Amino acid sequence: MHLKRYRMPTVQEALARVRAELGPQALVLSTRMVPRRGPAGWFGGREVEITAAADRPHVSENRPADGARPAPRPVDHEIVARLVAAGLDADLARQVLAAVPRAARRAASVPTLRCALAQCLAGTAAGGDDFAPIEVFVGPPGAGKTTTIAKIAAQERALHGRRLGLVSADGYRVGAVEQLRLYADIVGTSFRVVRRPSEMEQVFATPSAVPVLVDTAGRSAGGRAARAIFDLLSGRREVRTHLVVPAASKPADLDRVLEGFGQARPDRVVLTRLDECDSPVPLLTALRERHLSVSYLGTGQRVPEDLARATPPVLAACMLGEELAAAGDLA
Ligand SMILES: Nc1nc2c(ncn2[C@@H]2O[C@H](COP(=O)(O)OP(=O)(O)OP(=O)(O)O)[C@@H](O)[C@H]2O)c(=O)[nH]1
Ligand SMILES: [Mg+2]
Repeated sequence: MHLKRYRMPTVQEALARVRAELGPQALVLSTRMVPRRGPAGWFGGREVEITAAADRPHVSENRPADGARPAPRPVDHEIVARLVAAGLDADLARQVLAAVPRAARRAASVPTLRCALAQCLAGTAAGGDDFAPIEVFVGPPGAGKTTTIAKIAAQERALHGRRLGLVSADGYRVGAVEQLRLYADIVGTSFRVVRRPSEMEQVFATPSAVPVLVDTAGRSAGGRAARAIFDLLSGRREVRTHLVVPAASKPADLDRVLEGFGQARPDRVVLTRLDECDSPVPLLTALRERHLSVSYLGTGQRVPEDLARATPPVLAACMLGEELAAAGDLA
């Protein structure tokens, strides 16, 4: 078997090289984003690295050994190969192909594929939903819960002038309450601390005119009181619960986290640290298999810029490895 690694600025260029050198039957074994070589890499430049295999080095189709013109490579196969090279599983790649109009398949552009993929992700991308009266954020320690809440509150204020209420139910970690209080002060919104289930009951008893975002403790920091607050929140009609997980988590990590937070009954998933992740596709594939939908994507530490609502086009762009516009929602 002939094995070769290619580095190019885009997936398309890398695939074109693979096909030219190893032939149309070449198998793409892995695709990942890697730092570029040299100074461009030191300043954060990245490129695609594809590892591909073929039975033997390819004789170029332009110079066939027997002089016969080779059969044209089927366009459909090429589209599926491009999507699989971007990390999509073959099933989803075929669904995307089916969503591309036949007339647009020859030389299908990235926007065409993004649009078709977006149609297939309608059930996974929940970023277009309205707020529930109470939005709760749970997840492992350090996953990005408090930062995500701060970004949402600040974006809502900047875009719609609306001040969402903030509640900290994280009285366990030193400084946690102060962290959210500071963001509430900056955004100019109401802030409340809940340490006991009875105080959470008061939040329900005094309905707010605006949606309320509730921050919780990373689970390992939570004791009996934290579990009692989860019990109180879960299953209520006015509550929507988001599980916050880093995008680089492996599917096995996701299952552990889902088991650990089963009591909170999460309805949505927030993916954070996309900026630190080679590809979110494995985790997104695992979420699709588990019929979970994504609400937000955290793309960095900046508040409020580095957060995007996970709408179908945004999630599709993310799966195809396109740069998400910083603060796309703020534009
Ligand atoms: N690079 C990057 N860092 C992030 C992102 N979201 C959050 N962070 C950083 O991750 C660290 C932890 O974020 P927090 O929001 O405090 O995490 P948390 O889940 O509230 O943590 P606990 O309350 O301790 O459980 C902070 O330094 C954040 O700036 C992201 O999308 N990308
Ligand atoms: Mg926190």
